[in-house]
Amino acid sequence: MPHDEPTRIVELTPPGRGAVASVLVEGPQARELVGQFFHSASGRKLDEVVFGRVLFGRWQVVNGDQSPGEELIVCPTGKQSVEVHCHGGRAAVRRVVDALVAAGGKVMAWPAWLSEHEPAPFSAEARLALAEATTRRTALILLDQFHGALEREVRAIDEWVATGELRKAGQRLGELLERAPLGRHLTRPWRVVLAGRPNVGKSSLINALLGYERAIVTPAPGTTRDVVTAAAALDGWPVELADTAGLRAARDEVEAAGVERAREQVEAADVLLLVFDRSRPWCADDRQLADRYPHAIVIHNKSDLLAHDEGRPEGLTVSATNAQGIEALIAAVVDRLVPDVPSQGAAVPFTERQIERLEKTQSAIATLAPS
Ligand SMILES: Nc1nc2c(ncn2[C@@H]2O[C@H](COP(=O)(O)OP(=O)(O)O)[C@@H](O)[C@H]2O)c(=O)[nH]1
Ligand SMILES: [Mg+2]
Repeated sequence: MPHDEPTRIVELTPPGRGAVASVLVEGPQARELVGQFFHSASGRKLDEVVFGRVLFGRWQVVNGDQSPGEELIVCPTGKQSVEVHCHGGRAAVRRVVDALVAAGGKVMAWPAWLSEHEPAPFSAEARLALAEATTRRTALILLDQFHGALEREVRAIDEWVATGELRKAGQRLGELLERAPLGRHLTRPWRVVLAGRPNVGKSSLINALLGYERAIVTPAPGTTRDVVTAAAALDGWPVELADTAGLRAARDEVEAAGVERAREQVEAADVLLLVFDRSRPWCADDRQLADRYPHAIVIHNKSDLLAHDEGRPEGLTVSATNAQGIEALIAAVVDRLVPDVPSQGAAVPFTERQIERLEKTQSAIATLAPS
């Protein structure tokens, strides 16, 4: 036996509802072991990639297996360590771990592994946050932080502060903090609220956005009495779509409570979608609503019907019924939520504590080196 040190298999993400699960394979034979099952899409071998770079590919348990195998990501993180990032479901993790164990790997519990390794605090926080990520896109950004992106950036900023290069430090800190709104949503969805008068098609639009029937659609004019929410991913970003009761004068107390809740939702929205019915003439009530929420994305729905466009302000023209304009709507919402998508490997602060700490440093720098 050339190596008798066992290869250790550590599940880094605690079993949860994460989109991605990470399995660490560690030991002198780590690459060899993973290479028995992993086939990269590009045909590149694990030995050919630089540490920290990811390889996309498939996991095939039996040689010559006819099935295409599980899609996953593998990342060599050191000479003796490889990370396998697979779908977060238990079955996918089991298939990876079982194969590695059958080939001679030894499972080690992550708390035991952690106490041996004591990773950098941001890394540890990223590992916890990963369990909360619900989309692959957000999980990949957290993986970058797990691999030290934030740690390195904060250390560089601290060094500039220490050497008196405050302006440089302040600028980099500013850039980092611009990503804080995104960071906050890596573990928690953005709130996208639909508001508008009854019967304009809010519930139908939510269905169109979800791609399947979910919100309750009622043909008679009336209000959804409660705020109905649905979890969705728009272009890979997690959002919670909230369908509000129609914003209008309520007819009874129950409805009044619904309208009040709708107002609260509207105030708390990350993005507000104001929905209007393009098949009906633009009226004073519509005007009032549009004036009241000037930052909202204006949507003129029911483009499949005869249009009443007189006096109608600019906005996105859509049809919840035939899905016309829905792609453009999703693009507009995503553009509001994540105006600047960070490049791969970029540092992103992702907890309130981190953001607070960075903001404190920023105000200290602003005091010391006013621009
Ligand atoms: N032709 C047409 N009808 C629509 C469209 N969107 C919604 N509707 C209809 O308008 C009515 C009210 O829709 P609903 O989604 O319940 O409106 P809400 O009260 O704003 O939630 C229903 O009969 C829908 O089928 C659309 O784009 N085109
Ligand atoms: Mg409705």
